[in-house]
Amino acid sequence: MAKDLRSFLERYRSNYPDEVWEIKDQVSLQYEGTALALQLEKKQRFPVLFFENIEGHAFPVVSNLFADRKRIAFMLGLEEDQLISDWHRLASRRIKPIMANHAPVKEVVRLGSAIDLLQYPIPVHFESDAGRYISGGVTVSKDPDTGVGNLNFTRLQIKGADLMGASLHSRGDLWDFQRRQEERGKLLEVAVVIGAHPAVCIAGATRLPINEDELELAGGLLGEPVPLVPAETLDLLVPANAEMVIEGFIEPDKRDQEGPFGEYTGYSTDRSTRNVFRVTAITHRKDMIFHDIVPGASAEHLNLSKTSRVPQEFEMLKKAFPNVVAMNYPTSGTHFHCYLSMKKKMEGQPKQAMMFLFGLDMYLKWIVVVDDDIDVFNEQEVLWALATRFQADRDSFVVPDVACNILDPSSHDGMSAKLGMDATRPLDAKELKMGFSQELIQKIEQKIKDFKPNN
Ligand SMILES: Cc1cc2nc3c(=O)[nH]c(=O)nc-3n(C[C@H](O)[C@H](O)[C@H](O)COP(=O)(O)O)c2cc1C
Ligand SMILES: [Mn+2]
Repeated sequence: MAKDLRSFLERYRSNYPDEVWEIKDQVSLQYEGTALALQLEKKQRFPVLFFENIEGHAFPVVSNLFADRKRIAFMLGLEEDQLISDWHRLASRRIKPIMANHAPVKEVVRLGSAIDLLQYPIPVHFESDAGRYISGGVTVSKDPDTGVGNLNFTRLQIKGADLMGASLHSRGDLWDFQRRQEERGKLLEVAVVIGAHPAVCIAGATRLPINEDELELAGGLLGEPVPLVPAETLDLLVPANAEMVIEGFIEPDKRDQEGPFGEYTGYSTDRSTRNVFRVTAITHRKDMIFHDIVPGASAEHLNLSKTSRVPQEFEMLKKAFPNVVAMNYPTSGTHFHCYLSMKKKMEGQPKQAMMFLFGLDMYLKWIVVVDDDIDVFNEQEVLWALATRFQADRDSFVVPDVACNILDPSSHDGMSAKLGMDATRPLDAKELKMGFSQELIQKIEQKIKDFKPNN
């Protein structure tokens, strides 16, 4: 069976039936899906949300796929604790796509006056958003000079039956292709893929060097080639098993208001490159599922962005400091906070590692380093380490006025202060930390697993 969104959902549902919520009640396309995901997140619940009945629309919407790290690991055939350690092994395997002999994404083909974006269940996510947005669209494009393919995520604002606004503000490869085409007065062909296998989305959210095609990474992550089919109106190949593909082009020398949109900082912003996207075809399955990604400072958006980015940074850090153990960018800190654990070899080394990491990642505003008895994915433990192993005057440093991410509303002139906190114990610490043997912990964990409450 083809590895696509449906086969993934089926496999996941049979493994974790309680983690797929099929919502049969009618929901509004305005805000309700986003609000449900974000309210559940406050309760530390991260199910897949499958909305069967969207007011005024025939097609269902699936959302929140990437909200849970354990689920992302499942998508990649890993355990949660392997997400960082095994990313490199997985991502170094590349499998070239193949041509498909069957293309469900072409069951319906809409061209010319039959193109109507408005009839699809594309939501408005926040009250502050400028309108309906495609948040889960993976763009397919190719380098106009080398022909090397590219996947990327770009938000798309619906502006009319065949018109969208796009923002290429993170200035990745797609932005570079568009810039070069515009210099020649040429349009850039782009296909937007909605509802591919989640591994294709993870590849789309990965930044590879410009001469590498993320579609080959997607194949590697899936363990099999992605089957492709020619687009109807573009010189591009698109995934044959996607739920939907929107074909079109970014116009040169045209700009139009785009946004505001709810960003990953948790604030609404209209920072945008204001590109104009003209649609030339829409193709989809007869019974298509629309895939939405919860935007804003959601666990979904942040986890998806971090799936490749954190292992890429961790790998570089580990080359310089082989004794780092684990790394977490907690959702509470959006992209700005990092918790790092290490087996400290000498005093001062945590500060050295923090300076290295600040140099690697300009988004970072503060880092906490803890010993390896602290689980960096357990925020309670990290804060306990800060409470009992950290003195602000001795164990911290601040570097003012360093380049940062300008979406941080507390930054100024593109700069912010960087705070490093060393919450490791002195190497000669005498105090005894209470705890239990691994053996006892394992025994107790088994008891918890086997416990059947009386009902
Ligand atoms: C869900 C999601 C939405 C994103 N939206 C945008 C966007 O609207 N504009 C943008 O410039 N970058 C956006 N990004 C970041 C880029 O897609 C990401 O950096 C990508 O890997 C760049 O790929 P490329 O360099 O191959 O073009 C988004 C990322 C995710 C995960
Ligand atoms: Mn790329």
